[in-house]
Amino acid sequence: MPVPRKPDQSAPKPTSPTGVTADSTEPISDARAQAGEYLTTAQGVRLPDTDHSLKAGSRGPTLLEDFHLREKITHFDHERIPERVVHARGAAAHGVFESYGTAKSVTKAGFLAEKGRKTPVFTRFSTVLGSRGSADTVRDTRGFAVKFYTDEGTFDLVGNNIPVFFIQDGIKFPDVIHAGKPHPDREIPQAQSAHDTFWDFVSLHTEATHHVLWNMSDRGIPRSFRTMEGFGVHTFRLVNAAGETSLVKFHWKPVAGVHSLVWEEAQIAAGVDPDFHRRDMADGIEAGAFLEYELGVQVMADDGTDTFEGIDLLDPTKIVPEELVPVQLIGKLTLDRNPTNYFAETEQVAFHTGHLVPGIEVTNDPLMQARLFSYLDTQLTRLGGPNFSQLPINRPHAPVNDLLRDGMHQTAIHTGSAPYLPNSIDGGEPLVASAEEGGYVQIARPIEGAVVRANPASFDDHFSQATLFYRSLSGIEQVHIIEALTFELGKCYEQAIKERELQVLANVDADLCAQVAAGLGLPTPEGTPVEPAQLSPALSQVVTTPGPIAGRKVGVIADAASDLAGIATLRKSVEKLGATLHVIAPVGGTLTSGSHTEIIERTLLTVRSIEFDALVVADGTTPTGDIKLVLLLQEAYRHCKPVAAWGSGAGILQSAGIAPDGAGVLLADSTGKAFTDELTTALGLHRVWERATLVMAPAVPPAR
Ligand code: HDE
Repeated sequence: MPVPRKPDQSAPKPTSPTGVTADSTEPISDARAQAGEYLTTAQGVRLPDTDHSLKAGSRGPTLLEDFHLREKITHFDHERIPERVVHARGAAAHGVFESYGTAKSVTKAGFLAEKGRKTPVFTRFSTVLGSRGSADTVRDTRGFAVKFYTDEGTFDLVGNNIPVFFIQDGIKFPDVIHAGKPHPDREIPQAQSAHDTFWDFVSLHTEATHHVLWNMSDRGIPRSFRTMEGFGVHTFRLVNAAGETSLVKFHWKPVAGVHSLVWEEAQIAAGVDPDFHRRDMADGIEAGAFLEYELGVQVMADDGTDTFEGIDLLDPTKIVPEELVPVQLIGKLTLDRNPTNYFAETEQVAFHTGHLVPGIEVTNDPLMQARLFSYLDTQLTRLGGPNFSQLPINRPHAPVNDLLRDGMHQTAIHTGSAPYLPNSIDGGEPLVASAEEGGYVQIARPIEGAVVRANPASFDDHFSQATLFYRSLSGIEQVHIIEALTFELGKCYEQAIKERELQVLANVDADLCAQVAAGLGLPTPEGTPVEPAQLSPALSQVVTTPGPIAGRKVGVIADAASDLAGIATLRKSVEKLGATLHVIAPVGGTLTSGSHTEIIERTLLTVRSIEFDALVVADGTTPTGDIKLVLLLQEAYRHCKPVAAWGSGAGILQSAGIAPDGAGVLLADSTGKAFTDELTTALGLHRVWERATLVMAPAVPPAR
């Protein structure tokens, strides 16, 4: 349950123009513009009443002279700013990044190079297509944007949870987004790719195929932000203190493992709890179950070819398999503090791929190059002018002396009379810095070539890595892709689009194509898939050894007759591992027995299975045959979650049609160690996939 909030509308502390210092993790929310005990106008005049407008008599018309009414309504009328054109739906958290120091050999960036250095961060997760009020659990790519407030300036790593992109050249971005967004005539459908214009575009623009497969895989419906990987996508160029360069790909590895929802859960959540992901993050942080990720790099030689073993490193539709270049871990991100104000922080944060610090540079990737323009430009509209970096959330923690002046929403009161260089009036200051003094001096990379609108020939390979991705997954993950493609194409109206996409799939994998075609009731076209030289098991997210369970939720079904002492033991065991336990009962209130009291957090009317990673029925619980309980248990079972019971609770499982010897059905006499160990192991494995073949198998047998 969320911690009750403290009322607080007052008492700001003064703040410096550049916010807090880099070594401090203190909130920068002291820029609150509110102080004093009394309600006032924006001019500080105390108000006697904010419930009634000023009228000519209690039944008379409202007077124009009511400055309080006009100020209140005018401000309200302008409370919204344009939402982001993409990634509008997002949620964020503050945290800290601690360097392992292992990246010192490849970069001089202090926040990565120095072991133990802690840097404050702000991380925003998002969906891409939906508008700000859309659901969290839609099938989509997720944004994973991290702002590092380093003492050498701000570095933004604006990545996604999928390592490749739909397009190779930024000039196609408006096209792919226009195709994915709702149809322009009726503005339908919201926040999803299951419609004609999306599939029209990607079936024609086949460089999207690899990313499409990732979106259709379980990666498109993450379980939570804490169980998502993150990727910088592009190849970056790192520079070390000796001026040597390397090419790298950034990876975020979630400590909690990589896990997803199943499609039915994602759909239920979109209706029952559209805030599913943001709630999970905010509640988790409040409960002390922080989100943790390790930052890693794949390092490739900067030998002038911008390729690695035939993989074009400038092509953002390609990965470098981890089996070829292992991910080396260089630091840890912990998200441990919720924003104080959604608008001021999560909505107004402005990420930019051009926010770089010495030691981190760009490459010629044509997608990356276009982004370097877009992110600054978009803030001018979204945040109303060029001074958005003065907003508290965007303020660098390094000292700023930029000679940028005036403009809309200027909040600084600059001093000095010579905002130009060179000057003599201000003693020639501020000074420019050499590389040795920390100046951002680009590595002198040679560039030459004819002016052309063209891609290198290697960019023409649109399918080989889509095949590599598909073939590297486990059978159940392949089934999910087949189901997702069949669903999405099944939602299209134009026959020609479905047929064209089947032709694309034929070039990825014959079996995949045949199964989707069977589901659509269409003929299977022939293709020419390229057999991968080597598979990449690292691409699969099915785990065979149990991972950590911090942040997971166990629901316990109980009532006044249940074994509360048993619940208390179970709670202790799961909480020790960072998970939480929540009691579900037929009606609200508290359960008491002897010295034990349990607060009922959900009733059978307010609960839905999607909230929990496992359900347990307590001994003693009265079997009522309530259909809501049957649905709750059956849903959890169908979604391949562990279901358990101790004592007489087993009978309730059985009456919901769950066989005691079913896979992932855990039964015991008490909540002793053996039972809790078994439960935490099952939770650590995330799902009981053995069950999937019984309840989720497609009409045609899976590929492998
Ligand atoms: Fe973005 N993208 N993008 N993008 N992007 C934006 O910037 C854009 C791309 C990503 O939480 C916008 O401030 C272009 C790749 C994230 O605030 C905008 C191109 C990747 C976020 C923009 C790309 C991303 C954005 C919208 C093709 C993964 C959310 C509002 C050249 C590596 C950041 C804003 C947040 C946001 C443009 C491609 C990730 C319009 C033109 C590739 C995570 O500037």
